[in-house]
Amino acid sequence: MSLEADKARRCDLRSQAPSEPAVVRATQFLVVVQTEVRVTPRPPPKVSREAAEQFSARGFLVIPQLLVPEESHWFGSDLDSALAGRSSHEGARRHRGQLFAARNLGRLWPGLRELVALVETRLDMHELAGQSMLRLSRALFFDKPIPSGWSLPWHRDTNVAIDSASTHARTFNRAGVPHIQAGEDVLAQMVSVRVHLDPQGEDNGALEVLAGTHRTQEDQGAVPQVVEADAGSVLVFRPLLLHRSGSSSSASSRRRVVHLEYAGTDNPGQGCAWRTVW
Ligand SMILES: O=C(O)CCC(=O)C(=O)O
Repeated sequence: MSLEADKARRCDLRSQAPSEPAVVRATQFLVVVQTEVRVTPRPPPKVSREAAEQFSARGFLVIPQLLVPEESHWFGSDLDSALAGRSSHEGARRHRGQLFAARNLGRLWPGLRELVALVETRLDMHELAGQSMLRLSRALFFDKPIPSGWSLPWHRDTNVAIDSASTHARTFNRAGVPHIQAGEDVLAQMVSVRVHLDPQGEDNGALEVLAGTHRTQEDQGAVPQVVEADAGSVLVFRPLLLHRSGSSSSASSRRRVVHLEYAGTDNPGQGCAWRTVW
């Protein structure tokens, strides 16, 4: 299936498989002092060969407990406050007054720096992905508020943010930021990291994935998996992996996610450079 075809595709596949086993454990803690967070720098826990092999074969991996509960709570509250007064021009998206997504997160939320530092300290993405160069290229926020009807069909993530000075022929604007649809060579080198600030389950619209589809245009035989995960866990995945998410029927749990994209190439396409998140 081509990338173009993916965008328009609608599937009705139901989840059947359980979530991923725990393979990597975080061993460090962040000290939360009222409005200040301090990361204790330590070398990241070693990524096991099994974890790297799973990530390579399936295109995704869940890492439990990267944040301790106090940290998820602190980052969630800080993020809520930072986004509360933000407009659609700045990148905040609302439906009937409820915020459900935000772009340009690095500009809207100062706390993102601490969160990124923490993730990069605790997760050795280079080892996991087998890539020496990875740089943060985009930061987004997604929520499924209570109630929330939004859902997304199966797709691959193909849009990337680029520098404003770009001379690329085919750019389009998203909340004031130029984007392009990147080529498969660029996308195959990217890594996305979703930090779960709330529990993720079938009831509140967790992400679903089709394992192995980052490597092939075919999806026959792949069984959809709901990425069920606790708050404080992280989903690492390749943006070419087919994924979707359903609406939330939960009356009790939001579904906040900080979505970080890391680029693994020098530039995103001809005539353009990667955008700086900050
Ligand atoms: O957070 C979600 O449910 C899906 C987000 C997503 O896949 C996208 O925006 O491309």
